[in-house]
Amino acid sequence: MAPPSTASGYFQESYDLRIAELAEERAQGKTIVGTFCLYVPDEIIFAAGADRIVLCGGRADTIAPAEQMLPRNICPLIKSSFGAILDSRAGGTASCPHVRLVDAVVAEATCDGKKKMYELLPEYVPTYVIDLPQKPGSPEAAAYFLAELRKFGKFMEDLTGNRIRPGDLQREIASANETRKLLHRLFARRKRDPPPIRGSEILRIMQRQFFLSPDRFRTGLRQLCEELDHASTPARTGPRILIAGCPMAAGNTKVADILEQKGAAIVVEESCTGTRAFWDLVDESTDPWTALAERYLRIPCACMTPNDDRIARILDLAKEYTVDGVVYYTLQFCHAYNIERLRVQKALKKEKIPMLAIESDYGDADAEQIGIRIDAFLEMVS
Ligand code: BJ8
Repeated sequence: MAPPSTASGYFQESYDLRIAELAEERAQGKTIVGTFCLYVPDEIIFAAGADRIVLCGGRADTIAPAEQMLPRNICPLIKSSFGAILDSRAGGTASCPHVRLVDAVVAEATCDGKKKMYELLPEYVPTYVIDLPQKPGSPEAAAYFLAELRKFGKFMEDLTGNRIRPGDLQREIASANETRKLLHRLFARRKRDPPPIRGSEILRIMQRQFFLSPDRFRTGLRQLCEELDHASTPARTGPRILIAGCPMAAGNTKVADILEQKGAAIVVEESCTGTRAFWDLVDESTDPWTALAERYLRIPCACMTPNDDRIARILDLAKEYTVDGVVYYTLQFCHAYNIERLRVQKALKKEKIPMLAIESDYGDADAEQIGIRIDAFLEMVS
């Protein structure tokens, strides 16, 4: 079979091969863990000789099985993720193909809905929860998180039977930093006017980041950067938009797709499927455990309080990417991002940057209404 000639073909092929690759690794005795959040450092998992796959659900079809147990009024990402596990363990057909490949789940104490969902998981899959300080700026937070990461490292050692040596961790930190630098390179190209690539395409690539092996993901990124440097300039598109808010997990591209159908140019995302995933690097010149604790605590998630760094970052990105407006995206019933919206809105207003708030789920029932609101917003910022 001829190798794919485009980066998008390469990402697709890598994704298609990934399930077989993980099954093969497992057959060879490698441990595979599933994760749900950026606060779980991949570096520790890889340094223990395990592989990982992110299990955040973005699909609507796994919500129904979840709603048989969970309340309906919680965020769709939680329901979709839990539903995939339930369905998979029951041998159902709506299940995500990745769930049955994991030996354990590594969860994290972030929002209330996730924490309580994680308490149900051990019935279906071995589950380990990393605790997080809720006030990352407090003087005790870094030491506490460092202790949590060391405990997590011990858990991974016991799970895999491999020892994590400082050199293993340093190697994985360098590898993850290389990926982060490549993503910076890719996102820098989106500062051009017009941007050389659609935001929905970037979103699908960012979603794949959580499935592919780091090596294959980086190969795809390098190829894509090359392609963008040699591509002809696209015709001028509509207003430049920053999307800020909740992650759009694989399967969920609704709002990005509608924005582009309506003519917007999405140029950057402040989310866990955007800049939040890679913006800060890990310091390679110091003790690797401490460097990881410091870097991961800097992730500006709305589950943390106060979360001023997130507001500052949104303003910085809006200026750096010369945006005409911000679409603040919240998953339905995500209180953390929904309430934080008020502070973001105030800060943007002060800078005279228009903002549209959209709260949505994984269904299509509100697509038309979202389209009408986006039309009006784009007209206003044009
Ligand atoms: S670091 S955003 S991945 S916690 S959308 S489940 S917060 S109710 S996904 Fe998240 Fe880690 Fe933060 Fe990122 Fe809860 Fe909100 Fe649902 Fe969320």
